[in-house]
Amino acid sequence: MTPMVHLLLLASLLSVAAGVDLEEKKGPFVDVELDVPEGTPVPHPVHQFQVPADANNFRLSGEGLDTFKISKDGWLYLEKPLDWSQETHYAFNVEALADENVVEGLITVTINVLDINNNAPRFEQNLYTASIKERTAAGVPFVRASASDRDDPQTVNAQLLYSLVSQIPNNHNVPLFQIDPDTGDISTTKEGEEKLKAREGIQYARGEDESIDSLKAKFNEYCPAQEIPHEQNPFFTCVEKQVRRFMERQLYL
Ligand SMILES: [Ca+2]
Ligand SMILES: [Ca+2]
Repeated sequence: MTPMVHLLLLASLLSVAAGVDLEEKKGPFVDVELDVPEGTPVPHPVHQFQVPADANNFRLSGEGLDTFKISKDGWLYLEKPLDWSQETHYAFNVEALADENVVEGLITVTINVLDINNNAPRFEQNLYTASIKERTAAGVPFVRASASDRDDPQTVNAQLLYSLVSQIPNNHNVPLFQIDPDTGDISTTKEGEEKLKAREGIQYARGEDESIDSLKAKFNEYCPAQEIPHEQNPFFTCVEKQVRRFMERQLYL
């Protein structure tokens, strides 16, 4: 690194460190174990070693040398952000040098990467399809939604809770289905046990237009305030397919 770049970097490091108590980051030139959160913007000052007498430089050896650097005045700093899901610990050595001669060390630095909650859970599938018999007892799971999170499973950062966001149909806001918040098991509610019908069917009045537009109108009436476009709504497309098949059969009769 050229002297000019080094000066610029130090100025930037100290301005980053200005918000915290610099004294807390200083220590003697001995073995040290440090906790550093992942995702910290770089350059980030981690620790400043006291410069041993006669030393005018430091040398790092071991793991993570593209991530950690040390300046001539003993500042150990992060040059690349840490990623807990890639690496949870680093261990490397530091020697204090006078020109190229070792005057003290080597010492061992152990870095524990602290996980932060920077991963949202993801479902294993985008779409779960299941069949259920009418009159199935409430609370008996018939499908399980499963998600996982890349954060540390030992922390709350990866603790998942499941909930149903919306249900169609949703007559009078009476949910027919429920989900176990811990397991993702989906089952019927007591109302679902009583009200689910295997063949509810679409009822048309005598002389009523039996088209897809009229189906959409009925659907909007049946599932008010649904935000998913008809074309992406599995409940609608499923009924639509049945209606289209029925209409085609009528054409050939
Ligand atoms: Ca998370
Ligand atoms: Ca994380």
